[in-house]
Amino acid sequence: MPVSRMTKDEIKDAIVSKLQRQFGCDVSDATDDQLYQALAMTVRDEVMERRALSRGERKRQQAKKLYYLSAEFLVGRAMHNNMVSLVNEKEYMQALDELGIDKTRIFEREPEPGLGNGGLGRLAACFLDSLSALKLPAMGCTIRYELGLFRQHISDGFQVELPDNWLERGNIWEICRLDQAVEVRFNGYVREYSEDGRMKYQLCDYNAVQAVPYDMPVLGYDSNMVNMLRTWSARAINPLNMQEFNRGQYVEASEDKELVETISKVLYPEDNHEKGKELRLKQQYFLSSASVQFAVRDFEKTYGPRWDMLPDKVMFQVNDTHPGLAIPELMRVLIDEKGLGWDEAEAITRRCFAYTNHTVMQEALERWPERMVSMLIPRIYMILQEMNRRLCADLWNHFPGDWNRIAQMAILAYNQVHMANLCVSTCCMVNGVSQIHAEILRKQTFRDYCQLNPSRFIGITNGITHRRWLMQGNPGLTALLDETIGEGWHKEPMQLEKLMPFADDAAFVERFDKVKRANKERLCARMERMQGVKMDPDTIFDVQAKRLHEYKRQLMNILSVLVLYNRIVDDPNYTVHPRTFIFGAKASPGYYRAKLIIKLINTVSKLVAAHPRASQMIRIVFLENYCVSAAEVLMPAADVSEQLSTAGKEASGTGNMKFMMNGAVTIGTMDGANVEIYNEVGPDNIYIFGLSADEVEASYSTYHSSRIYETYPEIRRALNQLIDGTLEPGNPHMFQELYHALLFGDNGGMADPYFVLKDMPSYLKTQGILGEDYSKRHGLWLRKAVINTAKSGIFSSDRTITEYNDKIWHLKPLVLD
Ligand code: 26Q
Repeated sequence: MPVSRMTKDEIKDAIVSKLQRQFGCDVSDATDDQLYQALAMTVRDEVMERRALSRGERKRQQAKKLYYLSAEFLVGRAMHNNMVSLVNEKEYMQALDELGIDKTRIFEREPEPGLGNGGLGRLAACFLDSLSALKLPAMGCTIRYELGLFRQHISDGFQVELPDNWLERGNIWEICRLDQAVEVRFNGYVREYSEDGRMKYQLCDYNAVQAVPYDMPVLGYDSNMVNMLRTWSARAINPLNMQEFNRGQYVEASEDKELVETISKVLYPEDNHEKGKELRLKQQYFLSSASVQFAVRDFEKTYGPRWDMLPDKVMFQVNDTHPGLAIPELMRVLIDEKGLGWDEAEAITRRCFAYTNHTVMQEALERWPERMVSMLIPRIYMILQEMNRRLCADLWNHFPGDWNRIAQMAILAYNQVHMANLCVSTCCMVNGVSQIHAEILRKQTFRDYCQLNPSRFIGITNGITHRRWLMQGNPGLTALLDETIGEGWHKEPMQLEKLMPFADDAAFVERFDKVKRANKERLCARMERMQGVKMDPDTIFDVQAKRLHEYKRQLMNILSVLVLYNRIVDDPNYTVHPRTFIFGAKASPGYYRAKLIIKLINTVSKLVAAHPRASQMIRIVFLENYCVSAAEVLMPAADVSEQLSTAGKEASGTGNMKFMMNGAVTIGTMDGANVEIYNEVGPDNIYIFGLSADEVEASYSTYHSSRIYETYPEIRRALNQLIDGTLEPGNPHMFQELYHALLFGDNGGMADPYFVLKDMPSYLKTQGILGEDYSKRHGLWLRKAVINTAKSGIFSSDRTITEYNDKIWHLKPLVLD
C-alpha cells in the first residue's frame, strides 16, 4: 500500500487540529513550545506511517540486519531533517508561512540530542541517514544518556561547562519499548558445574540492571524506509529496597536505584583520550550486552535456534573499541544460554563482527585493568581468558619464542584487557577511516596482525550526509544547484560534478557568491542573537570548528593570528584582506591545556579588538557551544576551512568534508581525508602546507623547537608575548604553561610534540597566498569554491555506506513501495 505525503493544506489542517486537541488552543495563542509540539507530531505521523511499512517488509523479506554499535550517536535535531526526507519540505515551509509561524524560532525549540563528542558520534548519525536512504536494514544502538555532551559557556574568556538536560521537556521522537527490555548482569561469581558431561557456567549473586530501549526513527530520503536508532536506558529492577523502606529508611531505600541509573546518566566528555573509569566500563558492557541480547532474541523469533544462520542474518559493526565487549558477550549468550560448544560459538562470532578504528593516538587506545573487568563482569572475563589462551597459542605457532611480540598482540597482557587487540583478533574485517589512516594501521598500529592476514585490513574513507549538510543546512545553494544541474544529485551525489563547467560561468559564479553572502549574513544574525557579537560579512570567514585538541593545532592558528597582528601594529603600511577568524571548540573539562588554549584565543581576540588599525583588518570570534545545530549554520557561511592537524594524527576528519561541500576552500596538512580532498580538487583548489606524515615520523628524534624559536623572529616574538605581560597584564604567568610546552616539553616529554612551531613558517606563508587569492574573488577564488562543491559528491556517506556494504556487510536493499 503506497503511502502518500501530505500537501500544504493537509499540513496546515493537521497543525491546527493538533493544537486544538492536544493543547486546547489555536495558532494565535499557542506558545512556541506548543507550536513545536504540534508541528513535530504532524511530521512524526508521516514518519511512523512509513515505519510500519518498512518494518513489515523487513520481516517478510527475511532481510539481513546490521547492528551499528556505538557509544555515541550525535544525531542533531530531527524535525527539519525529517521534512527533507519526506520530500515535502516546501509544503511544510509554505504551510508554516501561511499560518504566520516563524520557522527558525520554532525549529530552535527542539532540544538537540547531544549524544556524542565529535567526529565518531556524528559519523554514526550520518551512516544511519545513508543506510535508510539506501534502504539497507539496520539498527543503531547506543546509550540514552540523560545528560548529553555539556553545554559550553564562555565567561571571562574561560570555558564553563553546564549540564545538557536535553530530555527535560520530553522527547517527541522516541518510543519507549518496555516490552523489549532486557536484563544486564554485573558482579557476582561464576559457578562451574558439569551436566550431561559438559561444563556449565552460571553467574550467581549478581546485580541485575534493566536495559530499557527507546527508539528514534531515522527516515530515508524519499525512500519510505525507516530504520531505528535504539537508545538503552538503565533502570533498577527493584526501584525500592522494601526492607529499608519498611524500616522507615526512605532515602536509603532508593539508593540502589540511584546507583544503577547512573549507568546511563551522562556521556563522558573525553574525545580521543581514555581514563579507565569503572563507570565507563559499566556503560560499555551495558550497551554491548543489551544490544547483543536483543539481536539474538530477534533472530531467534524469526529463524528459531538456527545459530549456523546467524552470520547470514545479523552483522555487528563495532564503532571503535567502545562496544567491543559485544564480542565476548555474543560468545557468552551462544555458549551459556544457547548451549553451543566453544568452537561453534567462536566460528559464528568471528563472522558476525567487524571493527572500525578511529584513532592512532596512543592515549586513546582503550585498556582496562584486568582486576576491574574480573570484578565487574566475571563471566565475560573468563571468556576473555579463554580467547586469549587460544590466541596466544596460535600466535606462538606464527612467532615462536617472540614473547614481546605476542604480548603486544595479546588480549590480556600486563594485567590489562587490550580492547583493540580483542577486536582485531576476532573481527572478520578491520577498517580505517581514510586512506592514509588505513595505511598507518597496516604499517604501524596493527602491523603484526596485518602480516598474518593482510586482506582483513582495509580503508573506507568517511563521508557525510549531503542531505543534512547541504540540502537542509544550505537551502540557498540547494535551490541554485537544483536549477543549474537538476535534482539528480539528491540521490546520486556524484552528479554534483555536473557543476564543473559552471566554475567558469560568470553569471553562475555571481549567484554562487550571493548565496554565500546570504549564508554569512545568516551566521551574523545568529551570532548577534546568541552572543551579542557583531560580525562583518564583507570579511573572509576563516573557520576552525572541531573539538579542542593539541593535535588539531588550534594553537598554531591563534599564534599565527598573533604574528599577523604584530605585523599590522609594527608597520603602518601593512595591509591584508580583512578576515574574521572564527573558532568553535569544546575542550574536555579535565584537559587543562585545551582549556587554556580557549582562554588564549579569547585573550588574543581582545588584544586585537583594542587596536584601532588591527581591528579593522582582523577579528577573532569564539562561537560558544559548538554543536550540530551551530555547525548547520556555520559550515555554509565559511570561506576558509582550517584543517591543521599534525600529519598522521587525524584519522579522517569529517568537518573538512562539510566545509568543502558548502564551497569553502581548505587550508590544511596532508592528513586524514584532506589527502582525498586534495586528490579530488587538485593542487590549485586547496592550500596544503607543512610536514607530511612520513616527515613527522622521521623528525621525532631530531626536532628541536628551540631552533625555530631562534631562526624566526616573528615566531619568537609571538611566543615571548605569551609570558611578557602583553596578553594578560594582570596575570603574566597565565600562558606560561603553553610557552613551556612548546619550547621545553612537560614531564619528560619532548618539546612541541605536535610540531606547531615547525609547521608555522609554512602555514604563515600559505595563509599569505590564500589572502591574496581571496582578494581576486571573481576569476580566482570563487572558481575554487565552486570546484570544491562540485567535487564533494564522493564524500557523501552514501558512497561510504555502499563501500561498507560491498566489502563487509552484504545487506540487500529492501524492496519497498
Ligand atoms: C574512550 C574511553 C573512555 C572515554 C572516552 C573514550 C573516547 C570517546 C570518544 C575515545 C575516543 C572518542 C572519539 C573519537 C573520535 O571522534 N575520533 C574521530 O573519528 C572521526 C570519525 O571517523 C574521524 O573523522 C576523526 O579524525 C577522529 O578523530
